[in-house]
Amino acid sequence: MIRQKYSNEIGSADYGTEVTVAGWIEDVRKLGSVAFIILRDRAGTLQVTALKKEMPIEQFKEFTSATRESVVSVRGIVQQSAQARNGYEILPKEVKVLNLAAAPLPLGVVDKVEADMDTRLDNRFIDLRKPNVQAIFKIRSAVIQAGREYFAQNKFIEVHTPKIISASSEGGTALFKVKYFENDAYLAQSPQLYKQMMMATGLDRVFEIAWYFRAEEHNTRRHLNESTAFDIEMAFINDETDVMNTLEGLVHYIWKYVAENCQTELKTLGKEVKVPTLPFARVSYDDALKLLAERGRNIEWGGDIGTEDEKLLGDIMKENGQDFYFITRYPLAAKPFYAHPEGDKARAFDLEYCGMELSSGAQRVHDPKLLEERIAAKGLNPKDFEAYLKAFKYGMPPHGGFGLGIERILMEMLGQDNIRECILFPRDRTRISP
Ligand code: AMO
Repeated sequence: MIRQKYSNEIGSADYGTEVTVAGWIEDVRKLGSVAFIILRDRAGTLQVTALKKEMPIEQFKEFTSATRESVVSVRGIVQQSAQARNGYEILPKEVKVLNLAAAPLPLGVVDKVEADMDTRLDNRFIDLRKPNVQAIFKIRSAVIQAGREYFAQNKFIEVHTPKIISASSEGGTALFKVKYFENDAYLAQSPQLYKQMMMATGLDRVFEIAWYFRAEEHNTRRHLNESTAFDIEMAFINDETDVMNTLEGLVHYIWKYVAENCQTELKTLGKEVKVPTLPFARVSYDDALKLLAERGRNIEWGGDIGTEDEKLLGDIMKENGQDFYFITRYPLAAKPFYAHPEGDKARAFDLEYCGMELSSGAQRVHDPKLLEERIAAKGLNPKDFEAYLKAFKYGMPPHGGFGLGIERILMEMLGQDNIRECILFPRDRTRISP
């Protein structure tokens, strides 16, 4: 291999021994016959101290004149050094410049002045070389790892449902249409209909790390046109509280996992993760309206709790020490056709964090007749849902589930202002490249 060890894997046990390291040249400081090169790899940086007399002259020249961000591999002796950042330096015996970087760079990696978002996203591959940007994606990987662990412990089976679909699941307005041979098809807004159909199979508990495609035209700091989520569906539930218990357990597991396993990345970001206590508060929609009315915000029953009011409710809950809370039992009209009715309300909930929606879920309608009625009541045509409805006619248990946005988790957990920070290549109203 071109690399034997990462910068953080080298320690006092290696002093005096030979090691091969590799990475990007962050900085070169030349002082005549000696040069100090800062090499960066995934784990951090290390100092290479190149002495002209200790290595072939051609290599010394090539190495010390290489442009910033060029990729190199260095074989050399590890030596203790009080001056070097991590207590050691590498004295090279052999250096290979594997690829020279063009200059000037479109985006600096160690610049003090932060580039604007568009420049960063246009050059995302370099942006991602910054330790603080990389830390978000290392934590993202840990979040997904934690989710998978939690689901396995709770007997969920991972599934993958189609992303090219024939009918909407989350309302007709926000679909991307695609040409499917001689027909029209759509990109899936969520796995909703398929994960429900899984409940008719006897698999009982399924999860998917799902892609959502939503043609929402607004350009906000918390919406993407392509996003990811933990999506689950579980059968043989009593009502939506069984689903809420599973959701809060998952959130707790993820926060705890990150607090325990991502200290290095959290330090890089200057963030702390506070593990929440269970259970999370549960506020009915009706009570949420009362709490808001007490602060002078009057929402008519049935109305949407808009972004501003959602934020205010978040502040009120925080005053009571509740960062996480459920809003439960929404008006039926405010929830999709698949949410189970309870009078004029739905057995549906949202999970909020400080005024930001992280998840929504519900017990679903499992009676095929009622489901058809609910589809029609939403002004949709049951004929468009034939394949879905069929799964309800031959033995469908009571069931429910949720979708929990992965970028929203990261955004709130890591205090990021813009959701674009939490996905590698964001898709928004104006961006489809890179
Ligand atoms: P919903 O539409 O509320 O529910 O989505 C679930 C969660 O996914 C995240 N999310 C988004 N994140 C970023 N950009 C977007 N445009 C976006 N849209 C959604 C949010 C949200 O809470 N089928 C239901 C879930 C269910 O009932 O199982 C659904 O899709 O965090």
